[in-house]
Amino acid sequence: MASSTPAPCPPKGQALLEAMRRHLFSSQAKSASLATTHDHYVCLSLAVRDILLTSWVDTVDTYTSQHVRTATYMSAEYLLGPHLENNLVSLGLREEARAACEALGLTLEEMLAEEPEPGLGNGGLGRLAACFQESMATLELPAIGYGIRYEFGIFRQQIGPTGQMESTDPWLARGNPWEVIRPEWSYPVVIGGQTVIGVAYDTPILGYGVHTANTLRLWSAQAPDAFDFASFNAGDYTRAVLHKVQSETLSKVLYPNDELEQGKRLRLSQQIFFVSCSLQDMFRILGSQGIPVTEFHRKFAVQLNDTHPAIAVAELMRLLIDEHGVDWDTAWSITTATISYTNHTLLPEALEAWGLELFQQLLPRQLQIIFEINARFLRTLRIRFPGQPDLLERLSLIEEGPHRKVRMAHLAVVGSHTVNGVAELHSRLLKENLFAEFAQVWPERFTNITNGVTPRRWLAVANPPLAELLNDAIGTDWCRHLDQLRKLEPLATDAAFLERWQGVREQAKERLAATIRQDTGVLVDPSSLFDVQVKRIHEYKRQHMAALQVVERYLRLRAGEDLPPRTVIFGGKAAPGYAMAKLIIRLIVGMAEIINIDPAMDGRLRVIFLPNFSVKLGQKIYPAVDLSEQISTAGMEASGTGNMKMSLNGALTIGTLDGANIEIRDRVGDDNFFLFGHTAEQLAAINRNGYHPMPWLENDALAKEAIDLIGSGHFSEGDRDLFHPLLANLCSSDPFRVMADLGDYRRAQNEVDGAWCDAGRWSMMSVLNTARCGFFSSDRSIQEYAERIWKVVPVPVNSCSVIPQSS
Ligand code: GPV
Repeated sequence: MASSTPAPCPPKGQALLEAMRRHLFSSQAKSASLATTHDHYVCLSLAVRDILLTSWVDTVDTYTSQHVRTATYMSAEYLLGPHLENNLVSLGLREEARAACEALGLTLEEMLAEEPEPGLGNGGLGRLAACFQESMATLELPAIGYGIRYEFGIFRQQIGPTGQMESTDPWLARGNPWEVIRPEWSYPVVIGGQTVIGVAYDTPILGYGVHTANTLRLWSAQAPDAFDFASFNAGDYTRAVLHKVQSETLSKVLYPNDELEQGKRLRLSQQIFFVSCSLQDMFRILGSQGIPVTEFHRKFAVQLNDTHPAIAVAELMRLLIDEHGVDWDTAWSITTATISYTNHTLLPEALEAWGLELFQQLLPRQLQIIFEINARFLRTLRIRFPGQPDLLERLSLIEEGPHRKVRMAHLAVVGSHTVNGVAELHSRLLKENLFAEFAQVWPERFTNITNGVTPRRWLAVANPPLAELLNDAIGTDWCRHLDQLRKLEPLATDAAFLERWQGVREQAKERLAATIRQDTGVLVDPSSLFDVQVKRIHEYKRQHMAALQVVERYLRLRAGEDLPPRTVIFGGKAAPGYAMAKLIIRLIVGMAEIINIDPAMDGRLRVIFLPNFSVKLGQKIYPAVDLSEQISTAGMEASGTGNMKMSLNGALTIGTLDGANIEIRDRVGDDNFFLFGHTAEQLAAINRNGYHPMPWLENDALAKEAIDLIGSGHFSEGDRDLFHPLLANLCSSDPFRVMADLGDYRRAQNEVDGAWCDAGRWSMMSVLNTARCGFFSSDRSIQEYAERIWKVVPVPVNSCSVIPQSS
């Protein structure tokens, strides 16, 4: 791949093959005649692991001996996706691995298909954490990722006639060749008076074309003793294992809610569990390097990925004061010099606030510390803003009322030196709305760092034909320096290049068509326009608006209008308790059932709901997207990152002025982006005057017809009640302003149809999207975090650094 990647050489393929054979015997304990495909997958993974171990061990040695300043990323979620292919690409060994597999009568694709993906996250937030880990390693930044080793990740989704069905995700059932247990690094955490032990499981995160392999350290919960021998001896076996079972429940399963706080005891327990283990681990590292605890903030920068780890503010104070004998003021300086906080949403239902009673029960000492932090904070406010008790109440860490609560976002803001949003608009709205008064108190504390995605997984791994075309056209540097994609611009009008570009896109679409056929049984035409919306199902993301648009298209086609053939593809999980989101899936599935068997729609319209959207599936989808649907209500999508993955792979966006869409449009140019909808400001103005959807709907005959058709039971086997909650909501309060944007959305979709008919121009626009998206590399985001927030600098790792330098 890139020039800096170790040059591929045949001996490495040979070495891989030999290592695979050896592992079949020594790790899987089998002869070739009994080996399953999965055995071979494990052997290939272990063979790759053997190679990357050198980097991993050297990296730890380098960091340890040089006492490097280290960024630690705390996140309740890491949506990693499969490791094998990513590691092969980082090591420059993909073709060698292919050859080794073939020598054994296997294919690399079979091996890759065997890997269960660690789905330790819900959506964008967890996937961002994964992209960030990879970029930190690629930029050679000393970093540790801390999180939870959930035994069951995000549920698996199946689609039946009644919509979404969930089942558990036993991703560890057949073992995990990518992790190493570290029983010697385990820590006690007291929750509700009971002690739980967190045990470290480490996974290497390889940088691309460098020798850095950082560590992702995930905590697994264990009971302090397997048995309560007193109960056991007394004959009460159930009681003897009760605490064990209860303790281990802590890291059992990922909460499947995206942007929704439910206030559950287990969730708060998970948060303190992984945060406390991680901080204790940092103290252990500090101690092992002979650094005094009062230097904590010089050794570590701690980034909070949303408020899920915000309890770190109180826990770091507790550890400094109670365990390490530091006085309050010093402890507070250390804490606020260490911690920084990223906010990922403005949605009120996502803002964590824990009931005081629950907090008191589970974490009495931490609550005491929070009260003391609050008392001191309010005291300084009272002096600065005399006679403004309302201001104090609004900024307090405690929400007053009949059910008093701890506001975790306020704790995070007060305990951090820097607070950032994840796209320009989002960061501005944070300062103007959610944290407006905090921004008056500490204006310098708030900043923006726009999200990014890793070009390794989302281009090199996901789209090898495009990667190869880029290598031929502009050299191999793009993979480490994504800005290099700029060099494509002059080629956007080069006929020979455009033909190759088209060829690459067709390949990706054919590959996705095969997946669609396999997963849904539906045949789609790869030459039709692939119109794609994949992301968590949420009303603010407005999948129902896209669905209405499809019904309108169906009506227009039935009325004899001539529209270019489209395949509309949806994918995404709904939180199991989110009834409206599940109903939206049900609607899409119902539409697909009718439309895909209607002879009048043949060759004109197909509707697909791809089940179980995941990182793996995303790798197949993103390269095949012609039209990227980014249609959230303006002001509600903090950033979005799927928008970046699609544009980077050459999709054109139809979108609102929301999140990072704005910055994508600024860069790709307004001629190469289909804009529609009200702005956040316009919506705010509409809201002030009192919004009602009816006036919008009354002037819109087509929308009415579409809604009536859905209401008639056309897509629900005659059931007129099924979609009533959805339709009634749209026609009464319409909280996500679907009706206000629907007409303009249709106008923009008509423009898309027109543009698609000029294939040459579409290709040019596609190239320009890729060419101008280099900014959206997570390398750029991480560079900004490192320079502006963490003050962490690259520390290159030399290969075979057997004798590390000591400082
Ligand atoms: I808070 N996000 C998410 O996926 N889950 C959450 O619980 C929360 C935020 C997302 C935002 O919705 C996206 O706009 C954003 O791109 C992503 O976080 C990463 O910042």
